[in-house]
Amino acid sequence: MRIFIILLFLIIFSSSYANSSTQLAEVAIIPKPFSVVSGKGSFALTDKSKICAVSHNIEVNKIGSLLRNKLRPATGFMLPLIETADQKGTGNIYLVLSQSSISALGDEGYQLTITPDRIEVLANKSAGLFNGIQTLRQLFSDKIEALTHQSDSWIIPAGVIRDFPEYAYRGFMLDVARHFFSVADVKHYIDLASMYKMNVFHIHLSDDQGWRIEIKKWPELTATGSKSQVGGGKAGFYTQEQFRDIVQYAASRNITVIPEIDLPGHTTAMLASYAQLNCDNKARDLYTGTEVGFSTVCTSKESTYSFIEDVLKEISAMTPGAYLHIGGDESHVTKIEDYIPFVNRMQVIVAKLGKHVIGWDEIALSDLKPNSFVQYWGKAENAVLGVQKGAKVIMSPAMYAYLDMKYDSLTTFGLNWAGYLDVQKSYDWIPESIVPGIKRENILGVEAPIWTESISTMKNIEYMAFPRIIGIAEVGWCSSSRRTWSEYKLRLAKQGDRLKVLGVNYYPSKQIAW
Ligand code: TNX
Repeated sequence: MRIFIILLFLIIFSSSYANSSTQLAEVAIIPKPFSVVSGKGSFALTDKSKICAVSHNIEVNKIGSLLRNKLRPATGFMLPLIETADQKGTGNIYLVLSQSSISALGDEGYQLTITPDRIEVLANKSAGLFNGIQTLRQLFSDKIEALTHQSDSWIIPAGVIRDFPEYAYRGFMLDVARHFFSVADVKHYIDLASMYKMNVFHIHLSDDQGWRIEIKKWPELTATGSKSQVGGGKAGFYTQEQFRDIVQYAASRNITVIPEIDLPGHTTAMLASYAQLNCDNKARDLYTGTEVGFSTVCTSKESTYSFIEDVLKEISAMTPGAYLHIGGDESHVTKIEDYIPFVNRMQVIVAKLGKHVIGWDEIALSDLKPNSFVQYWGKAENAVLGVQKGAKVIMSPAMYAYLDMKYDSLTTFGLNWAGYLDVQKSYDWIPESIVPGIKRENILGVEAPIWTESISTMKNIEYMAFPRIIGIAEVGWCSSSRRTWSEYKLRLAKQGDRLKVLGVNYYPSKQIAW
């Protein structure tokens, strides 16, 4: 009997000890926060907890309801969202927007304070609050991501997290031209990327194989140009209403949409839709193959420019972000003496629309305007030329950041022209030391593109993107001096179960002890 009582004591003692021994600083968070200081005790979310928007502000309310919608299904708690100036209650989550808080937090940073009594997320801007609640999600057990009620306790160790990003631009790109993806798929991908604080969604809307966005003034672009994709099959396009819906969905997750119309090459779908875009006035056939570099719009016709201006005007009106991506890559059949003035004119058109140009690294050959950005993907000398001309660079080196590259020779889809890209390689690179001549101050940020010549379903996008996109999110968020692969891989291992609860079809790389 005595032994039984001792055992019972031991069990009770050790389980409560296990709980209180989990320190905040030991919780695996990705991307790695700037600083985490453990406190005493822990906070428990209960059926009495409320989400309190302390600042009287519509943005704060929106973030509050986003948080509530995330926490409700698994906990089964109501978590009412209330507006209040009073922060005295216990058991609640307070969202506080305060310009005068901590200047080091900048536009996207936050401070998350957890005590046994309450949680406070404090930020200068709503973007910071959004990032703060993404961290908060990761502090709860993995089951918090479930869409059905889970019996678990929702306890978080106390402490303070102060966090802000290294790079202002942390992007991911989806090619919806080679294969079309539905609005629901696109939103799903945006939602997953936003968990890791990515803040730019670059959508590749046109290519040889398809045109994916409704343009009211030039309806054949979709009537004809949207009807193809790689290998044939049912393709499609987004109506303007659907596109605005995507933009808004992304915005509510602190993500700016950057639309890309690839020019002057990668344009067969346009050239099939309108004969006059061709120098010989003959419409091209729709294209379902995977070659690149064989098409160009006619750069010597004035009408080409007014056409493009019409298109970019409608797209610009649908996207509140500051950038339009004009492609510019692999225009192998546009003579260089035509290519340079063409890209120069694109910059004039885009400036007229009040936006800045982003283009693939080849656009560095043109006369770059101040505030044009060069996206480095293949040719380092182009990117360096861009820097010499005063442009900032977005780092998307294909050999580290192209999520359509196969993991290894066994990956059944994807490409390998830039080599195999395993999980370690996609994490273990430093944006500011990859190209001699491109320094920290020349870099706007990083972007992980996914091209879809060989990828046609969202499950396969998930497989290629996860877990590599998580690592690239950290490359963009966390300065290189504060991160190492050996430490990161332990944190990544703990994301596996979370991704499982979310139903994400991630690649279970052997480099990670899941
Ligand atoms: C190169 S990256 C391309 C794309 C292809 C991709 C495949 C770039 C600017 N151009 O057209 O889809 O490789 O990985």
